[in-house]
Amino acid sequence: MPKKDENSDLLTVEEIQALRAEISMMHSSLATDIVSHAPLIKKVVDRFVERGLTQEWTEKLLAPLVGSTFEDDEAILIAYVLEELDTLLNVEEESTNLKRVVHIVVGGTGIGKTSLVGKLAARYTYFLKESHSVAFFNFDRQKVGAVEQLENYADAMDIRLINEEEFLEEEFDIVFVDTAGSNGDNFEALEAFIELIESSTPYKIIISLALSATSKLKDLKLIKERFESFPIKNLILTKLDETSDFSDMINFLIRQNLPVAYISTGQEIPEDLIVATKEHLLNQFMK
Ligand SMILES: Nc1nc2c(ncn2[C@@H]2O[C@H](COP(=O)(O)OP(=O)(O)OP(=O)(O)O)[C@@H](O)[C@H]2O)c(=O)[nH]1
Ligand SMILES: [Mg+2]
Repeated sequence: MPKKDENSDLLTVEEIQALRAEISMMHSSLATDIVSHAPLIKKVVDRFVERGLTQEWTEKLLAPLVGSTFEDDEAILIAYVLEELDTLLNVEEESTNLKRVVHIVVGGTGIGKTSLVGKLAARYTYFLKESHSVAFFNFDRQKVGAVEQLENYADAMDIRLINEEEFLEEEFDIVFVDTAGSNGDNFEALEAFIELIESSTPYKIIISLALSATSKLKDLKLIKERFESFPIKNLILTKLDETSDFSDMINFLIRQNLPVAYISTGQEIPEDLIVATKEHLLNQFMK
């Protein structure tokens, strides 16, 4: 038990945090204890833990059902967990009829940002009910070959790749901006670019954080923290086709508040991109 600050009646932030952790631990062991008395609930907990949910989370969720009328109904217990996951997941409806938007995709290296920019630009130009005037802008100033990759997409899709001057002088419905993968120590240039757009153009900025489904929970949290200084609007998940284990991503998603906007399911541009739905995310987890 943390000691109270002797010079004050109030608890310090650290003391409150320590108390919270202690209470949470007591709740956890209590939940474990309660669940151990209900064999079917224990079985359902084990099933979801096998799928990758944490024991603590699942036990705390189901412990209140011990002694209830649902205690012996496996289907209802499973549905209860799925319903809770469904409630905690957050997806975003696709925005259409956009005018003067700069859509910037950020994220770690090699996780599919440039591919996403290509897929999204094609989608907004050709595949939606309302067509948009779209351009690419490259902010990937580090990687050798970054411009070529975007140039290839621009050629293949007949979408313009514009420079800074054209960006400031012409009008587009959406300019999709590709950025360099970053581990977070090199944000000044991007921050200055965002400031320039906000101060001297009528464009509204949307920033999406791309995250790979192949990343571990710890890394997903770390990446999100690193980009916290940007006003991230939504998440785009990539490489869902590359892993059969979606548990780290689900554990990450239910513990944070940003909505998922799109899901990338393969290397094909522009086909392998879908609007995120809770059903798709849950199916991927239960697969
Ligand atoms: N399987 C699979 N591969 C993908 C997906 N998205 C992108 N890729 C592949 O991942 C590799 C990297 O993709 P890029 O779009 O260049 O990734 P990036 O984030 O722009 O990379 P950097 O600019 O180097 O940081 C390429 O081989 C893509 O074809 C996906 O959803 N599934
Ligand atoms: Mg790239």
